[in-house]
Amino acid sequence: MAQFRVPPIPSSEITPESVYLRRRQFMQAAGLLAAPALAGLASDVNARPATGGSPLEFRDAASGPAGFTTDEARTPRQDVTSYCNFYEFGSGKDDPAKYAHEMSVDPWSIAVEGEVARPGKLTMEDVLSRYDLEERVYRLRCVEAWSMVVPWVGFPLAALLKNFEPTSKARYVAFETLYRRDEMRGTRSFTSTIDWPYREGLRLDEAMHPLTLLAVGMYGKTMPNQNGAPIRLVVPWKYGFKSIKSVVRIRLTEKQPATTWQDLNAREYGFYSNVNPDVDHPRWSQKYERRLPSSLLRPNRIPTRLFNGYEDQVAGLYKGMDLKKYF
Ligand SMILES: Nc1nc2c(c(=O)[nH]1)N[C@H]1C(S)=C(S)[C@@H](COP(=O)(O)O)O[C@H]1N2
Ligand SMILES: [Mo]
Repeated sequence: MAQFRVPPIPSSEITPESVYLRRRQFMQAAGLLAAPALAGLASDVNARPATGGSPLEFRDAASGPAGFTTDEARTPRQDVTSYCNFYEFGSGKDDPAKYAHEMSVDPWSIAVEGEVARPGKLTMEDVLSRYDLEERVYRLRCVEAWSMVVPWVGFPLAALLKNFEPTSKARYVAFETLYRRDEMRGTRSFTSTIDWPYREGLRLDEAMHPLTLLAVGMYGKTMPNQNGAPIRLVVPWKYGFKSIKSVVRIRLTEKQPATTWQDLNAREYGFYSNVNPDVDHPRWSQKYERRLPSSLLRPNRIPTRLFNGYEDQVAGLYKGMDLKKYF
């Protein structure tokens, strides 16, 4: 797995200059290169996994390997930030844009635990100084049959998992979103049937796949709260609900973890939830999708593709599996 090697030299010496600068700019924009933050980083080495303080090697061009970035038209940022699913803030598409600012995202840390040799915590400062960021333009296909094209800024989840050294027992990865009732009005709603916190999960090989991102921004800026600030998962070949927002816990497990939508209705939402035009939702077809921006007059309806168009990259993960049974 040379691909995930931790190099002994600083990333500034192995990263293409333009990318390195972009990362510095991004960190600056996020307020992470301010003097107090730097001082904090310098004194906080014990909080990091013991695999060393240097960031992972930047592996390819800024857009990742071939086929990893689409040249389809990007959905306007305005649509992506105003038409959201984030049930912690309500079930309406415009609720997250209205109420997600009530969530405090600084300070933030992610606990990594379970079947790993080196459990621990990462602050956002750790995350941004350790991992080299790249832009990936991905399609995102919601199970409700709308879709969009988003330029994410992030890094492969695999890079983070490697640092914590999954044990030989680790077969799945479970994720949890922040749960703070006083900052999340959707979690206080009497009509919500979700058992908070919001939970998701992947098989370990899906989690290690180079398409699977932890995103800290989009459209070249830090992540808006309604889209899952300060850090969220992006799994582009699965229905959008797998791409869990505002992650605070990552747990490696031996057994398949419980997930929010499967818990709510296992007949309608499977653990895998790979985008598949041939497996309809019990209440609607999955053959087509509305590509945002979409309106009654211009629905912008397009055919849905197997694995959301990432078949070349991910079909190998499911060889021999019945995709209708494991939907
Ligand atoms: N914690 C949390 N994560 C979540 C959700 C949610 O309600 N809570 N909604 C999911 C769904 S259904 C979709 S389609 C995507 C939407 O991401 P976006 O709003 O950034 O487009 O987030 C997913 N992640
Ligand atoms: Mo969704």
